[in-house]
Amino acid sequence: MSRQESCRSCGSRNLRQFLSLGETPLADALLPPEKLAEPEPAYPLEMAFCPDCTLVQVTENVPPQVLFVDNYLYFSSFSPSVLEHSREHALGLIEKRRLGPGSLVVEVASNDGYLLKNFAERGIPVLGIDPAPDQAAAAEAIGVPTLREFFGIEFAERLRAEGQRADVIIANNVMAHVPDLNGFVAGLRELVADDGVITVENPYVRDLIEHCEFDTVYHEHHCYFSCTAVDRLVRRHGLFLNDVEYFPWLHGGTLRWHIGPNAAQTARAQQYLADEAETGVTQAEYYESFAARVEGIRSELRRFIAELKAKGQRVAAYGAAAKGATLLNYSGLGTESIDFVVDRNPHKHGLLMPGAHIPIRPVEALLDEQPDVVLLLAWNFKDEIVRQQAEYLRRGGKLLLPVPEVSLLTFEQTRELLAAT
Ligand code: DWN
Repeated sequence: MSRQESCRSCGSRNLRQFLSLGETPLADALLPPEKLAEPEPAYPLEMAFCPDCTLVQVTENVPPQVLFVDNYLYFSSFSPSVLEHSREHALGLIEKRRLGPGSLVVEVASNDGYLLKNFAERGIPVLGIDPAPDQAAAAEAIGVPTLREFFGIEFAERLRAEGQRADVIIANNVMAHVPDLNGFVAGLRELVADDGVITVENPYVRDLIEHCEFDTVYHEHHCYFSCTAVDRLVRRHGLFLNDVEYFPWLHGGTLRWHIGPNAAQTARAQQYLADEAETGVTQAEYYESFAARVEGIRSELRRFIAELKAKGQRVAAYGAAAKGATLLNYSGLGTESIDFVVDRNPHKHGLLMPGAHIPIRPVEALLDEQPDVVLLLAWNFKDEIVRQQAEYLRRGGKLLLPVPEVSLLTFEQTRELLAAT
């Protein structure tokens, strides 16, 4: 671990800390039960704002090898909505960029091939880049060639020296994860063709603040981007923010930035930049009240669950998500309150949540045990999970949503959503 004293983007030493979530274990470091007796590393989890380039970032650096290689369990293919979103993105790029057998599409953090498979199936050459061995093996098993590497300027220079230039580079949920942000963006410039495009997706810092999504803060998320921060970052590397798309339903609010070597910028992108200046996203004051609001959610969630327990109700949780680890550890919720967590990813079954040490079980446990209330740790997939767990709800089960405010969701309240399916 090392402390980040200067801004990850512009190098400023004027970072202003505005939130501390205490010392917490790594959010994806799910624990095998046999390791319970061993010490569990925990590190400060704090957010800071850079007044010089507006980038929001955490103040600690965890070695990427620890975060993304040693037993990394996140597989992108466990969410049907993410798979459909990725497919639509791929088909849109194929049509708009007229991609074909002479093109090259590169994805950084390609995981299990969930996105690149949409190009490969249509005869378009692809190259995945992901250091996580199991995910890379899963990608290759479906015909997506994958280099087990961390992406950065050095690796991009090697690829270019081999004659590789990408017509499209896709980087979803990875630019926020890299400790060397400038090396990453310089690598994008090095590898993209002069008439190519780079699409970068990450959660939008404005949604994080306005919907109090503090649980999406964890050590692997080094940065939390606004359009202004992205615009200033990429310009430093001869790239330009060309366009912006918004997906409010994805991961609590996600932006897709279209970036390229040409300076064109759509009116939509200009509007995002203007709105951020007008609403104060680019100023330190915008973040000053966040900590108090986060404290408020923590207190209300603890009170709500204590009340359920006092009434003898059984509480479980859904989604062994990284955000779930932040929520549980910051809120001080463990096995005294929550009996088990369910998750569809079998790689997580039998393990324990980091810090909270709550056992992770298959989703079938909800019907087997019918707990009174399920804390929805993967709230970003609420609609998908409500549809999936309609029977649990029909039997009288309830979902407890932690953000943007603590609220209980009953079967009655989900009728409209379930009827729409
Ligand atoms: O950036 C990242 C975000 C995008 O995804 C990664 N660093 C890590 C990950 O964060 P997370 O673990 O908080 O993300 P998810 O995708 O919100 O986690 C959802 C969890 O819920 C996964 O373990 C899969 C599981 N799940 C499930 O059990 N049933 C997901 C869906 C959609 C379901 O129906």
